[in-house]
Amino acid sequence: MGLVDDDAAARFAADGLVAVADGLIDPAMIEPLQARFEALFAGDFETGTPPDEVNWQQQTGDPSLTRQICNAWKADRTVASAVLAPEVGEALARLGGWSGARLIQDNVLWKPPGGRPLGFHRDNAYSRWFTPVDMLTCWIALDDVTAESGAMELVRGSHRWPPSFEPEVEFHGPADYRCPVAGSEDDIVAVEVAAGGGSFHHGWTWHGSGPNRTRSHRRALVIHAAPVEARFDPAHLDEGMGPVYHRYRPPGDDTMPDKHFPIIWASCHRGRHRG
Ligand SMILES: O=C(O)CCC(=O)C(=O)O
Repeated sequence: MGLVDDDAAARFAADGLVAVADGLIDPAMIEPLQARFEALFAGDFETGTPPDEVNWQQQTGDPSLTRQICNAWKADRTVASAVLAPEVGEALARLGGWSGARLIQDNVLWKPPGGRPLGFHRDNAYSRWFTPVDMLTCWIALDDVTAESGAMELVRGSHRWPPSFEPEVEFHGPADYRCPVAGSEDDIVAVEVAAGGGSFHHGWTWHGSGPNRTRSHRRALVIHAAPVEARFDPAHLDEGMGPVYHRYRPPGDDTMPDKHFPIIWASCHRGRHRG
């Protein structure tokens, strides 16, 4: 059955999101990951390869912001083993109706006590640099999360709203984090789960999170994946996150190199961790 059963898959199709109470990660991994979060934000890149995006570091970061690093798997073996877990890849592929799941980007997120919100946005709005624009996300809590500690919030059914490639929203610490979805507050679902639980969401689902009003940390590991067949889209390389990632495009070739965008799981057993 894997991480998502038929009922969860049906809810995902209807709502563009599904919360999962637990089991998204081996419980024995949670403490080591928390320790590696600390190291990564202190600039300790274990493999010698830096992450693709480092948006916060201990020496220079605004302490009121949610700390963020993207593609930390390249820098850290513990993060890599969690992000490349085939069980998550299989669940993403199943929810997306894909034959396999390719990692586009991980996100290491740490909202400390007093940490400011993350503005509502849609992941696909940043994803026009590859085709098809079809991304799904697994969000894994590494601490027990409540609405008060700044749980992830998603707008039920918003994956069916018309697509738009204008990600002109403020991601880090906006004054009104729900502004882009004003009027839809009744449809907001907060992912309140224990560490090890989390959610899956569709690339067009609007989501964000409020401030951390508690004394507890709120850390999460996020896996953004696309169908295994995804390729660079030369017509839109400069859009969304394209300027960060198109440097990995082989000259004259739109193939996404497995080295930079690894296959997490594939039905034909091409996955990195499958025999
Ligand atoms: O953790 C959050 O509040 C937001 C995470 C997010 O944007 C995502 O998982 O796509």
